[in-house]
Amino acid sequence: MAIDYQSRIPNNVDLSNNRGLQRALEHWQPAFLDWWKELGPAMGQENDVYLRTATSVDAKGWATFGHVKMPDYRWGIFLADKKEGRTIGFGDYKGQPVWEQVPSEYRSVLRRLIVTQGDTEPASVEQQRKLALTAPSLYDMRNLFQVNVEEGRHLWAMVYLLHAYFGRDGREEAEEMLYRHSGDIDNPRILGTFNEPIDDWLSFYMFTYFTDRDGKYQLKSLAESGFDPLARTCQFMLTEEAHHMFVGETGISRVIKRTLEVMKQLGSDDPDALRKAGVMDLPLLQRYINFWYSSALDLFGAEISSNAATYFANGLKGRPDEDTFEDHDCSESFDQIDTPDGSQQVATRNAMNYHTRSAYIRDCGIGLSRWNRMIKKAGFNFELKLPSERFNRRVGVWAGVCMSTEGQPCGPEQITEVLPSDIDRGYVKSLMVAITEPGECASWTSLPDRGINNQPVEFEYVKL
Ligand code: BYC
Ligand code: FE
Ligand code: FE
Repeated sequence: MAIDYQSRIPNNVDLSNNRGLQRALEHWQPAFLDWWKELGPAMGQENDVYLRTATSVDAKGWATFGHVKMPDYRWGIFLADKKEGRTIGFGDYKGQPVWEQVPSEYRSVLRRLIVTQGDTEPASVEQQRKLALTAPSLYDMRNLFQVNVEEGRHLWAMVYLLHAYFGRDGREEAEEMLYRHSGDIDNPRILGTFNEPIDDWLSFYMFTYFTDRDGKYQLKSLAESGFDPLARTCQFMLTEEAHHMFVGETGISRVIKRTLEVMKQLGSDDPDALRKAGVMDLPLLQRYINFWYSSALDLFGAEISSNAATYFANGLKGRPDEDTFEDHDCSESFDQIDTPDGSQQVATRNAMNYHTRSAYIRDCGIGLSRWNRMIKKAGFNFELKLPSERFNRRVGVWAGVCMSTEGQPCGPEQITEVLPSDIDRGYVKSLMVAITEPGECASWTSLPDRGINNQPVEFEYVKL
């Protein structure tokens, strides 16, 4: 179905022929816009920003670029095209036709999955709210805004499902999404990481590298769902998600490139000397990796989870790239899971979070290899590493157990040492200054090799 841009809410779900749903969403829309104005980006709302907007869901139209004011961005509802004859790909209902409506027995479980997914999207916008005030370049400011408007759209994607398929309690959940706030003591966001402040750009790059990548793997798992509207929604969200991880990976690469330049100039890797020169030393980056990565691992839920087993058995949430597995039933196989009491045999269905997380961990390694090649090529002997899965966990079998980054028992002080200290955070913050001249950037990072959508790096990405 082509995207209808004439409606107040752009969509490819034939909203104009469903008046009740259209009215309900049009009722939610002003609350969303109020939320966006109040808790969305703290600057740039009145400026023209070079953003991409979907004009169709196919390869040609989903990334159409132009200068737009953020409050005028066309947040809409886009589902990937329907695959005729699609059947459920895993679990007890494998081979049966996918569901176009919510099966009543799975209503509350599905609603909870959709609410948990939806809650993270506005949470991230709130976390990143003040970053534009210290953007290291106009290019970065534009990327931040692109990520923010798309996370706003991802909220729309989940709110559409709640309104269209869950009746009154769905509408109530949609309202609650705008009442919970990141870091709010009384009314926090649902998942841990989404209550952590992101008030410097190093944290932003780490978040888009590690946390948005959790998003990728969760969306891939939900894109396998037997509830077809959820699967198609998540499939389209994934096309947008790739850019968020690109922002993280290239963001960290550009920081490392700058640090290596200064390390060469000074002929030193001494953190104090590098800090005097105004760049981020590599051990500092490692501590930020330790923090954001361990926090992201928690987002996969417990390694041994009866919730996960239920989702899988009932065809609600699969594994990322379910096609690539041989066994789609998994009711008779077992896995070995590493726990503080030794290796434990667990039914595969109960180990689904662990499997999804394993795919995620492999994916995280790709950027690190690239960064390590840069470091080696510059002639320095330093390797960035992902800490052990046991390190600094709040969720799962290793929660609250003191384990070093190497996965060995240790004291709490050895954990504090390898996480960003107040001094680290203070130093990173001290570097944050806004650079708003097109084609220039802050001295702690470097400009990218290429601009967005073949535009030059010095393009006026945000017209201030
Ligand atoms: N913090 O069996 P368990 C994204 C709860 S990111 C707090 O271990 P389960 C994005 C859990 O809810 C992707 N609580 O876990 C990225 C459960 O509570 P109930 C977001 C947590 O259920 C960047 C209890 O602990 N999408 O899109 O197998 C920017 C025990 O549960 C945490 C999704 O997560 C935590 N970290 O799996 C913008 C997909 N972890 O039910 C966006 C939807 C667990 O006992 N969610 N708990 O009250 C899910 O699939 C699952 O809920 C989880 C947890 C994978 C999160
Ligand atoms: Fe998202
Ligand atoms: Fe994202």
